[in-house]
Amino acid sequence: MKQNRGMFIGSMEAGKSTLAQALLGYEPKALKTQSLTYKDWIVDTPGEYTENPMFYKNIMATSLEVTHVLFVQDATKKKVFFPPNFSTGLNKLPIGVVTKADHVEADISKAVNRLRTTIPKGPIVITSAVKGMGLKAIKDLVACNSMKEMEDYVESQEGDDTIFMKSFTN
Ligand SMILES: Nc1nc2c(ncn2[C@@H]2O[C@H](COP(=O)(O)OP(=O)(O)OP(=O)(O)O)[C@@H](O)[C@H]2O)c(=O)[nH]1
Ligand SMILES: [Mg+2]
Repeated sequence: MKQNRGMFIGSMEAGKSTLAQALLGYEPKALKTQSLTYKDWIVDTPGEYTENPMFYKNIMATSLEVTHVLFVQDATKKKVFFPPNFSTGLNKLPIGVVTKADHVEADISKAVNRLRTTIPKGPIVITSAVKGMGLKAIKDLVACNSMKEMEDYVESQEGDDTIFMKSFTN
């Protein structure tokens, strides 16, 4: 996936940077992201970019530099921060990511439903940076070059850590 790159967006403290570090094989250190951060194939954004609509234009502009946008939803948080169908407005391959699956307060099915409102079509990966869960699926999906490839990938997987949604059904 040499030229493929992913931008991580999601609310403050959602676990974007911790996941990015786990994907790149670094020891995670929790530090608030202050600005756009480029590391290897990952573009990490501050949670403010997602929480404050004033920054949507920055998300739009930065998405032009990547092949995939990863929509990060904290499994322990009730709120959806993305506008409905946000992924459709960004013309890049979307990947939904649920973080903190290991957490005692995680509600994974709720988090998946929240991502459904953001991503009408695309894969969702359940992750835990703490346990290393879902990391391979994210890397494999970022290596895909089309929605169809991502769909075929998810269908080839066993287990329920990766889910593919064809359409907005609920
Ligand atoms: N239990 C658990 N906690 C996690 C996990 N990933 C991140 N956290 C915790 O969540 C908090 C926020 O993590 P960050 O990775 O800094 O979140 P962020 O989305 O980058 O936040 P901003 O940079 O503010 O936008 C930290 O205290 C992490 O330790 C996880 O997989 N499991
Ligand atoms: Mg961060």
